[in-house]
Amino acid sequence: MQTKEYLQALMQNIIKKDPAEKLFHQAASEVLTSLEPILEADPKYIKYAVLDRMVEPERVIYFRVPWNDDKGLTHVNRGFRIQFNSAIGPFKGGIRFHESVTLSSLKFLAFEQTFKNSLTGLPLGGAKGGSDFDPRGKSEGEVMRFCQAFMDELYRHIGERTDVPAGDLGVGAREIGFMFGHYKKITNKFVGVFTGKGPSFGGSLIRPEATGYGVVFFAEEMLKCKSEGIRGKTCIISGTGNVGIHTAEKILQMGGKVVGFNDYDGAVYDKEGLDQEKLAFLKDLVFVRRGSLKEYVKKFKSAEFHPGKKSWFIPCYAAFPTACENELTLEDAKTLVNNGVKIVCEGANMPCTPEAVDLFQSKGVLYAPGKAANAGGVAVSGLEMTQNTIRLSWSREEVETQLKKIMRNIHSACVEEACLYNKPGDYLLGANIAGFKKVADAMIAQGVI
Ligand code: 2IT
Repeated sequence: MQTKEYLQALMQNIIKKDPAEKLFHQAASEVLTSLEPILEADPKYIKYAVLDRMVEPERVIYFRVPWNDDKGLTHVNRGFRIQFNSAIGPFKGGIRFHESVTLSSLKFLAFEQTFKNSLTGLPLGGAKGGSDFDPRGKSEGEVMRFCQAFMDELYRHIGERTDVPAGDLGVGAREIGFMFGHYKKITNKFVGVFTGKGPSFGGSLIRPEATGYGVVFFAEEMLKCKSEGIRGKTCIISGTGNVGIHTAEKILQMGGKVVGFNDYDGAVYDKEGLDQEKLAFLKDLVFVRRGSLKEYVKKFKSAEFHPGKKSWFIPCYAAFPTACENELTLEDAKTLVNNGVKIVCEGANMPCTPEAVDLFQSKGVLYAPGKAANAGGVAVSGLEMTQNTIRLSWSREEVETQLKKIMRNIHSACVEEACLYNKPGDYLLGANIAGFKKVADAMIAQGVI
């Protein structure tokens, strides 16, 4: 069978088996399309049915999570863990608590995670988990009881050599602390079964900053290829979570100018740009007070608030989507291109729709997919696992130096594969092929399992 037909049949089969899993179809289709040249070049991947196996999770765990609110009323949420691929290391990936969580969204995230983790060069398999529980608006006690109920089931499926979860949307240091504490209590073991822990109980320094910092290091590498850099460039960010804020922080440190960002309520356009004082205010607003960006414009008169908007209308050189999947549509991409955007670097997972990506690539905008650009988070998770194993903690400088090196290596791997297959500058193709190769070769070497 010709490669193209093989890929089409595989994609049709995926859709036929789970017709409702649109997000998973989107992620799978993007990867399958990119892999055509490598399948063509090396027949072993089709011969050993590597892709047929890769699109099927090794294991899916689906469970009930009952918990009591502060009034004593009982609620029920769904819990999931998708253990997608353990060919190159223990399952690894975040836990997401958000009302949008479904089996399909977690399957797409776990599938992406497999390629991302492979790109880091560390021995990490791919997984993702979560619940349709939303911590926003819940009391601390409610969040804690939910995390404990979630762990009452998940604990039996994870372990420091089996599956190591971390944070994602709705799961930060607080939730990880509660889940780690409960795991320790149930199993009577103090082991590195989570990453993103607090620094006093085995967490790595720089882990909270790692995804955002890594995104900016990656963008800098891309710009270097064009003899450019972040310094002096106008940047916009969507999302003011952990990734967005630390992306802003690193842009500032590297001399760039952040003029726009947004949260659920709307967008801030601050022509004068962020400075250290404004960033400190933003961090306190988001991380401590969990407040709205409306407060930012009350405090800083240089800024305008655009209710209900995302940042994409703001003219910029570099755009960093760091919120959630499909947050940047074709219409947004057109606006960005018309306003002269030169680089789009994804801090979130699959934030640009396929049509938006096509437009960027056809207009010569440098585009980096999340699985390459945002891999810094899981990379430092990998470094946290190493520190836990050797029972040592590395300094901030040590971890940041290693992070920078990993991001550079990912960038080079993408560039090399893209060149090898005659698509120079196609980071999507480069990332998919580089991520695929290592996992696929490991699967072949390990036999039919
Ligand atoms: O999307 C991601 O890479 C994460 N949520 C981080 C995963 C991890 O294990 O640190």
